[in-house]
Amino acid sequence: MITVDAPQKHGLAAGDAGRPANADWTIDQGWERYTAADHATWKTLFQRQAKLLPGRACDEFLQGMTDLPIGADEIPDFRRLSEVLMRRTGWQIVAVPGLVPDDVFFDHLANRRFPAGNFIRRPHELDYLEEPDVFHDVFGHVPMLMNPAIADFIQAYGQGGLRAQGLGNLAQLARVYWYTIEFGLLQQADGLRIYGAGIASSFTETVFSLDSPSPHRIRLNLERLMRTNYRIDDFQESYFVIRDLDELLEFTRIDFAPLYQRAAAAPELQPGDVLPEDQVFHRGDGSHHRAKAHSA
Ligand code: HBI
Ligand code: FE
Repeated sequence: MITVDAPQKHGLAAGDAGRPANADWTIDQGWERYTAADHATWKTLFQRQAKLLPGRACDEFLQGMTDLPIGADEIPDFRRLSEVLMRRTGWQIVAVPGLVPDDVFFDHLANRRFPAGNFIRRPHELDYLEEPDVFHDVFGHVPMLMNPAIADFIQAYGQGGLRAQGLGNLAQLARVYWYTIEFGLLQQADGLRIYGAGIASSFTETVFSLDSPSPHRIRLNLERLMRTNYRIDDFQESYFVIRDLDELLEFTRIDFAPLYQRAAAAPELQPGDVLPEDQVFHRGDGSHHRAKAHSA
């Protein structure tokens, strides 16, 4: 997810001075208030990704997409998504006006409610957004929530988030979410595939993450990941690869506290660093970020 300027808010969002009407920050999706232009933006984004993702997204993502009431023609209604999701993995989608405070976000996830932005980006910022909109949240995240391993992992992240805040290790935990749920790759029999929502909802990063010679692609190691900074303003310099989605399920059974302690005590790693002990699938040449640094 890349950022530039503030997205236009759709519908009834935050109240005065940004205070939400509800303590849990949920709002009505306001589905009836989407305009024809809003649906058209969804359609443009949907059609680009639907064409690109077969052969690039993992099988579980593509299957989730098939099984959900999501199509090109209109922004999905969260109530209909929730009906299908609830039957499959016990999750529901709730509407929020954009980013919500960490503790509010964690509490929703811990209770199997996925907060999704109800607004859609404007047509001139198709590839750039600063807060997660309905395309990122619904197209990117919801297909994966149909998978039982992801469903349990994200709930555990919500529970772990509240605990990590208490321990003072939120930074370490947030890196796990970033490099898995948002920007994760996995090994499929036929090669590396995308499961991260930040990639799957981005036309340009879908191609970059798999096909560019620039980024590193490194086997995920949890403690190493917790030491690694990430960038929010450009493509990732490193992608971390899991064996399969069940590996995430294994993480829900591990006590993160000792990992946090070791990770926080060890030197912080920059996004483009490669360690001698890393298992590297592809060593990136860094060309993308080097070119950007020179042109800046
Ligand atoms: N709020 N709506 C929304 N979506 C997110 O992905 C999100 C958030 N609030 C906090 C947050 N993410 C992260 O900073 C936490 O995962 C740490
Ligand atoms: Fe996201």
